[in-house]
Amino acid sequence: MNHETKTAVTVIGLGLMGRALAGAFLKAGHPTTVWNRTASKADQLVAEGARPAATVAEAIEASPLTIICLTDYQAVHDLLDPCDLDGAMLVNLTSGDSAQARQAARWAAQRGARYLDGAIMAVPPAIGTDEAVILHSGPLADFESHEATLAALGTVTHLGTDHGLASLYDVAGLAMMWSVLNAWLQGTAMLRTAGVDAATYAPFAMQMAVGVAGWLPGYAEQIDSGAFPAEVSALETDARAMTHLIEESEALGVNAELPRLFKAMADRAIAAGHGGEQYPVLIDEFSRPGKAGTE
Ligand code: FVH
Repeated sequence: MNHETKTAVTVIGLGLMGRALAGAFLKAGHPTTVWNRTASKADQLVAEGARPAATVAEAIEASPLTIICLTDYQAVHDLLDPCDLDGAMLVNLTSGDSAQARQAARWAAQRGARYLDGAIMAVPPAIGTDEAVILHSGPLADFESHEATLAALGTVTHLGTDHGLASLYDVAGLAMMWSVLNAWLQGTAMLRTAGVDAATYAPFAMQMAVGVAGWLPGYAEQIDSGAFPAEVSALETDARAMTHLIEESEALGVNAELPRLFKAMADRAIAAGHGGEQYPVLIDEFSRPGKAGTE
């Protein structure tokens, strides 16, 4: 492959993820400059053809596109605050929250750098495959200018011009992931009391998760329209089933904190007059600060 026909790219931060990112660029034929605080982490990549930069400033200078992947935003500022970023194009794939992303965008603009914020929804071994979903937010023109290069990392998406969006989607995805896992653990704990092992319950749980996921587009329409007619079930019916879940958990001696939390939220919505409406009416409960702990 002729490396010189592909856009040169710099990767700053060669932890587990940064090394996977740099490796994917190299594999796709991009001339790749790398820099890491602990220089030895670049050794394998250099052996594979990466160019080591002596300083972070030299690394940024080396390519029209710089990918940053450090522990957190504080590390990004600690490292790059002293650098001249004028004219640089930065794509920050460091995990953080939306406020940090928006603040970093302002910081980059003040320094004359173009900036996209990103979130990696994948583990290092998936990088370079279609399975690696990588979200970006910030100016569309900047994303489009570098989309072909970024695509070496996986399935890349531009979410919008608000720099906070990639981080918001990232944490929303985490909410989904932990909610599904916690629900599965709740059921697994209950079934284990009857001698059903986790592997036996897992396929049933998967079927439930996939089935419930299929409800999301219709429920989303209700949320977006602000009308929650009970087409399949009313919230008060769900709340009664939640009582069964709580009572069963307590009787079995397994943890009932999570079911009690579901029920407390449903009860508040019912008390506010929404018992006859459908489940997504609970969006109001999720859209304001909650009460600490379960009630
Ligand atoms: N690994 C994963 O599966 C996840 C998947 C989802 C997204 N994350 C995020 O990616 C960021 C980096 O994660 P990582 O797994 O590469 O993390 P580490 O292996 O711990 O590497 C951290 C790198 O950051 C460098 N670093 C930290 N502080 C500084 C600093 N003040 N100045 C310069 N560099 C700094 C560190 O350097 P060194 O310790 O090797 O010298 C590593 O290069 C992260 O946001 C995940 O949430 C990964």
